[in-house]
Amino acid sequence: MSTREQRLTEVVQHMAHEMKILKQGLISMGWRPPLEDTEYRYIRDHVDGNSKNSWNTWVEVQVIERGTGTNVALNKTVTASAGGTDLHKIVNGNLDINDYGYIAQGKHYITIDL
Ligand SMILES: [Ca+2]
Repeated sequence: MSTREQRLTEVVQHMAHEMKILKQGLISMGWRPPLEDTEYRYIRDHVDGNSKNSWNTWVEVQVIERGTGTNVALNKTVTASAGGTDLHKIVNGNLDINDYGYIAQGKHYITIDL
């Protein structure tokens, strides 16, 4: 990745972070995002540890389709920005606490290709 591409990626990530903060502020004031029929290509979850330790782990991520209640993330491909062990367990439908996937520690993310 070139320096320019890296900088653009950083700017986009910063803008996404700022939009998230803005949205959270609006929601705290009572605003609710409209429910629209929208198609999504992927889910990306950014993390930096959790409330217990610095590990980036997921037992399960589910994306539930409105109307049908179908988990559209089930058994889809999961990739990581760094590292990645047992990523398939993040979307395998098993909610057991010992059935998890994890990625490198630090600020990273997973992407679930829907
Ligand atoms: Ca699982």
